[in-house]
Amino acid sequence: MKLKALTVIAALACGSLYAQTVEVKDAWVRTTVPGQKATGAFMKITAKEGAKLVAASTPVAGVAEVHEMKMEGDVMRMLAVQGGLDLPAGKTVELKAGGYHVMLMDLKTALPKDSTIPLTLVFKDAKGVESKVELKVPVATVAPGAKADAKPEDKAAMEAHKR
Ligand SMILES: [Cu+2]
Repeated sequence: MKLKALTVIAALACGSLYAQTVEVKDAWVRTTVPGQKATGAFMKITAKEGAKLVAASTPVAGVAEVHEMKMEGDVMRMLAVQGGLDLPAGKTVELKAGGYHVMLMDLKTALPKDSTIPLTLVFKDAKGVESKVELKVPVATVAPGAKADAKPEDKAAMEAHKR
């Protein structure tokens, strides 16, 4: 995955989804070109009672993992988050370029701008009970709501659904 400058994510509540006590907002996945094998998905997650993001999956990628990017000296490294991404109660955790993200690898298709992909997130609460959130995530070159790309069509594409 190519590293780009941090994208400013505007706090537009143009797509929100409630599944039990976990809320996912402003989800998007970065466009790819044919032949590109990996990309990242980004979003804001709030678990009202605390939870962990333990898994992700999508039919467009062979592998989906929760990753963290860290600077080690001058080198940006990505690591799979072990044991799930901690979502403290009531605190919004932002998955964004340069930080946490859902890494989609072994892509089976190119992801053109303005398409959407299904993405399933699996959360585990403090009691160990798992819940799934199904999203339809818009494919974009920049975060939805970022000024450079704020078009009405992008907002329409933000619609998420609950199963
Ligand atoms: Cu990654």
